[in-house]
This record gives sequence, structure tokens and C-alpha cells, in this order.
Amino acid sequence: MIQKTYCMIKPDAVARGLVGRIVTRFEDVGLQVERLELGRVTPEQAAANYAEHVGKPFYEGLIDYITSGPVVKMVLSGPEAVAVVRKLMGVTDPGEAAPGTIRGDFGLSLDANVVHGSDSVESAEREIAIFFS
Ligand code: IDP
Ligand code: MG
Repeated sequence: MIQKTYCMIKPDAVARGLVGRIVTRFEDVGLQVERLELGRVTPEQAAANYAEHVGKPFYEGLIDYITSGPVVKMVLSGPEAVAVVRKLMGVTDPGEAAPGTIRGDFGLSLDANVVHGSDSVESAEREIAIFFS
């Protein structure tokens, strides 16, 4: 099924000049870049995007991090785009992520884990509305 998903290149990766290489990973498998924008995440957008994590020990640090500098916000589309993007990203902790995944190849720290991708079709719809309304 053709899906749309929301993906974001996080501040650490933008600052390190990884935008082109990360976008290329998605284009290489045939995903379509439908929207792409450089900009800041507002505190309101950060809170809405990470509402499920309120109260967790890392929550405040996560909000500070995602609002700390420019990000690249994208809508990607293609067959099973939600799962394909999550697979290309790798698991949450870059230290554990497999080589060949974006987090495995470009990150070391759970606090700065390079990329965000929606975890379901429902999350994708919600997140696209948050960031591209
Ligand atoms: P995901 O990004 O792979 O979906 P989630 O569990 O939804 O992972 O966590 C959202 C984000 O919160 C992660 O991408 C990461 O930036 C941050 N995070 C998750 N767990 C931790 C932690 O234990 N310490 C610090 N940051 C964390
Ligand atoms: Mg998540």
C-alpha cells in the first residue's frame, strides 16, 4: 500500500552536514520526497510530537534537543513507507543500531540519534499535520 510518512533529520545531523547523505538513503530505495523544509521545531510542535513520552526521565532533554537547532522536515511516500523508513533508520539507540542503517552509520549517542520517523500510519498523519499544517 502506498503510504506517506513523516521523517525529520534531527539538529545534530543537520549541524554535522549529513542532510544530503540521509536524504539519499531514502531516495536510493525509491521513496519519493513529497515535502522538504529546513526550519526550527517550536516548543509546541515538540510537545505535540512527543506527547507519548511526557513524564519519562529523558523527556525534558528530548524537547531541549529537538528544539536546539534547525532540522529538516520531510514527507516521504511509497509502498509501505512507514515501515521502510523505520527499517532504514535502525533501532532507537545508535550504539545498538545495525551497520548499514542511518542511526548505525551516523550516530553514537541515544541523546542525539540523527533521525525521527513516524511509527505507524496514524502517527504519520498526526505528525504531518503538526509539521506541515
Ligand atoms: P524512536 O525515535 O525510535 O521512535 P522512541 O522510543 O519513540 O524512539 O523515543 C523518541 C526519542 O526519544 C528517541 O528518538 C530519542 O531521541 C529519545 N529517547 C528515547 N529513549 C531515550 C533514552 O533512554 N535516553 C535519551 N533519549 C531517549
Ligand atoms: Mg517513537
